[in-house]
Amino acid sequence: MRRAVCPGSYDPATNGHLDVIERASALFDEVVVAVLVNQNKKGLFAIEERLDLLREITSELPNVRVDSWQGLLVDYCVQNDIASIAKGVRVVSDFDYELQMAQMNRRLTGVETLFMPTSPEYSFLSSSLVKEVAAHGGDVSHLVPETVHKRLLQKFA
Ligand code: COD
Repeated sequence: MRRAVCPGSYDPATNGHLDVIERASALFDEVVVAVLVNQNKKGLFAIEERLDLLREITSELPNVRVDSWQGLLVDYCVQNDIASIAKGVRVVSDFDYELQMAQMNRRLTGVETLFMPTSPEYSFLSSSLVKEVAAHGGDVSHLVPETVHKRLLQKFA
């Protein structure tokens, strides 16, 4: 079975994330969307909240499941027999960091990383910017799935 993981912080998931997950699900037999910890980011949503939101927005994709992991991504891949990491890249600055992680992950266990260029309409979109705009009362309804939008409104009410 061809299996891939789409790892991320997903704090919270955006339409850009969902686009990458949908495209990966068309390429692999099974896709695991895994919430991991990025040490450089301070979280807004609890891990359980992120998982709930991801489960909801991927419920129409039969070969996608959602999971979380504390620790190295490569260890998750080994334990779950996953040979590929599927990631979206937006801009050149994304690529610098992503390339380093891909090379490190390959060196550690041989797991390959496949990059998908972002759909142009999502190239500016990040969870961080969505949170910043929403925190100041800006309209992000067209940037995130409806269920995520509702949860953001509750957070910043
Ligand atoms: N369009 C396309 N792709 C997008 C978009 C968009 N609009 N927004 C985000 N993405 C992509 C990102 O480029 C990324 O590939 C993925 O979606 C997830 O994005 P985020 O922002 O939710 O998650 P990150 O970048 O914070 O996730 C980093 C990880 C948590 C995956 C990383 O830190 C990690 O693997 N941590 C575990 C510990 C580990 O193994 N560390 C060693 C790494 S070598």
